[in-house]
Amino acid sequence: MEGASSLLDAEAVADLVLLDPLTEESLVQTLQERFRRHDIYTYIGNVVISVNPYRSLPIYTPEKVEEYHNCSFFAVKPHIYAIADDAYRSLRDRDRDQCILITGESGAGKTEASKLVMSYVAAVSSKGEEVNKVKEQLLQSNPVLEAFGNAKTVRNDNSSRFVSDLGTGLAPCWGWEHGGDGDMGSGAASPTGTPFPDPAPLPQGKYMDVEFDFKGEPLGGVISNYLLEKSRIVRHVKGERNFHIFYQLLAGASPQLLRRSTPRGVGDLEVEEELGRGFWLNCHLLSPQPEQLKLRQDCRHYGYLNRESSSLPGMDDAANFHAMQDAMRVIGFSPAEVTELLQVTAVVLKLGNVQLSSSFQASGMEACSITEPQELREICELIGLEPGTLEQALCSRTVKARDETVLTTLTVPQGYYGRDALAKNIYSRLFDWLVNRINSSIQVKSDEQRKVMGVLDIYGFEIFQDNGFEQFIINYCNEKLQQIFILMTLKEEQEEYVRESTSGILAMLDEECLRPGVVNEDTFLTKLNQLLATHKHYESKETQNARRVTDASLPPRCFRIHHYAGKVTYNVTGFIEKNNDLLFRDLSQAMWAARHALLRSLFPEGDPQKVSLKLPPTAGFQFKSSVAMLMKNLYSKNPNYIRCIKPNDTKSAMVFTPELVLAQVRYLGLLENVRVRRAGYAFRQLYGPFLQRYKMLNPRTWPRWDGGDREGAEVLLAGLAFPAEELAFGHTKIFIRSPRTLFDLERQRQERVAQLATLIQKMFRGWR
Ligand code: AOV
Ligand code: MG
Repeated sequence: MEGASSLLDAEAVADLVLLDPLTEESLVQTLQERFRRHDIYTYIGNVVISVNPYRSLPIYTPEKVEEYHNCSFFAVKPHIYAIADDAYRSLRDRDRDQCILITGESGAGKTEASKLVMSYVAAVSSKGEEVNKVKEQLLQSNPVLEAFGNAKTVRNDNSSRFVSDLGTGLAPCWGWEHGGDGDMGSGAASPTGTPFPDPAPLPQGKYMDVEFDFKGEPLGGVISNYLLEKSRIVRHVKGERNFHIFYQLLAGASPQLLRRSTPRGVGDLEVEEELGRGFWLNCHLLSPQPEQLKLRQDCRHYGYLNRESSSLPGMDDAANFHAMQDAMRVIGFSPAEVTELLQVTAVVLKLGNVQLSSSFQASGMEACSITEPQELREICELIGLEPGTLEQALCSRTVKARDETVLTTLTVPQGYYGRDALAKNIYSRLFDWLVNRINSSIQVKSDEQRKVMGVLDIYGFEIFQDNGFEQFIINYCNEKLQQIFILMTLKEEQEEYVRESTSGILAMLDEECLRPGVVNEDTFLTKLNQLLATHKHYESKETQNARRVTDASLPPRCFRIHHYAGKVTYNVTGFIEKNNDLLFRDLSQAMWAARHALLRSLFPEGDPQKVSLKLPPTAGFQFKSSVAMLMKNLYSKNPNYIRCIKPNDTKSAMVFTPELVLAQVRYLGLLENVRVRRAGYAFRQLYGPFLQRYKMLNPRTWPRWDGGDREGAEVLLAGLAFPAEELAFGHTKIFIRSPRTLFDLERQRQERVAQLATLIQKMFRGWR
């Protein structure tokens, strides 16, 4: 253990590339020792590892910003500001679009890291009035998205619960009824009492492009569309909460806004102030008297909210509600828009209180009906709809049989399934609307040339005891990200690393979901087993038998994938249901019939004129397209990595549990990362920009080089006498091994630029 102890005696290395000996143990020990000294950041080359301190450290002050601003990356202590600065400077000076990829498990600090990057860039870019407005709007998108998209989970009190749906353009039409054949999937009442399984809670992630002009001043940005963790709207496990906004609204809105008990006239001014004038206009159009959100202040009244513990220590829902409203104002929401948004939010909450029970029809058949009509009536007043229309859509459905349409009644479990599907669809589409609305404020209006910095905050690789559709999707995405990581960090000529099996499985799942006839997970699994029988990263009972694998046999209904980060066994139960994500057409038609402008705009497919027989995209398909877009987007940019680590499971300040960290070090592939770094080159750049930047260092390439970029770079470097092992010439890029050589190049360039400037001055004087 000599190596390890000398490691602790000596200064714990700031860059793990220098770690000796390099083992998992020494790596974790170094992180622990640094963490103990409050050095939560550590490098692997230019990859930053960040260990969540769970307490505020004095390292994000304006003085710190100044310290890192224009510093040399390797000359100062590791910090997230250093990577932000490096990325920002290469964007501004080297004209290279950047992306910051932030990964790690829930609670590891990804969202905080993304905010630190954004605020750093905002702080160091220029401070003109116009620019400041843009920055303010970009930064204020956070509290709004967090109110509607974050929730308390067991692992994180402020967990981001959305996944990027990166501009596939599919968002408005998902959740359509399949074909209209009257079958709603394989689900039956689940033991928990909720009638049907929920659609997939997809992994969370957020991607935002910030766009800059040629001087490096922010012009605006684009936030990707999100798919929300919809299941949370109707159900969450004990100890968690629904989305923050519901609690914020009940805690922060005035009694008048929630439920106006006084007749119109008293206190109007106040309410009008709070809601904005549009509210009245809007309401009067809807129905005679819906002058409030018709909500009660008490969370316990609402079936969709956590009835035991609504408030969280350290989180002031009321204050956050006001901050969220301020943020909306800064972004440019009109008071009327805010009102409409809150009305639709209230409708979701109230839907959860619509109770159904069974009654017997004349035919003797059991059918569902609404037991307590008050809530239904209020919902309809809020959205401007005949209560009868909503009641019918909730309790029955139209089935097309040849040329006839027949109204069939639903059972109570089917009724609840429909009610919950409606609540989930309203809320998730509202969230999409919110993102689009923010984008319309922050998007760049001019069409000048832009440089882009993308910030990705996304979930890391997951292996649980039981792995289902959600884990499959998460790991699929991570597999793709790893692929990018390998492609971009290793030599370009690296062996193809692609493990295409995961894409293939999603495609097969879609085929199964769309196939007429009896579809279930067993037929899906059989098909996988046939088609992937010889795939080297796929295992099933059959392949195990065929390959005479003797060790771990698979449990029933499972298959196994060999991911880059390890083998994961997936259970196919729920794959079909979660991939399908259905909403009865009767419900979307009812929503479209409402007079509430925002609500009805969320259900364009409810227009009876536009009934389409086209099948809706499945959850898996949407996700796959999103990931493909994301990869394309990232691949065009220069990557910067922030790997977040959660040091303990109790959200405790400054506690470091080595076993927990070790598991993450493995999933994140950090050891491999260090090895690659050591073997690889510190710096790589396309020949063209490289030649442009340094051509003045050699009279043969300056002021002009007429040949190809690669030859130019070779000629240029031949004149500078660097050791041969410092340089490698790839197909399209130059590789430089050590930062020292790069600094040397930069220094020479600066000297040359200064010389040239003096020369030019002299020339000018000569002319005068
Ligand atoms: P996540 O984004 O990675 O989880 P967050 O960024 O929300 O995690 O961090 C969780 C909590 O850890 C925050 O609310 C802070 O209290 C604390 N924290 C994180 N980073 C820091 C830091 N640099 N300094 C001090 N405290 C920090 V999730 O969205 O759950 O995957 O779904
Ligand atoms: Mg987060």
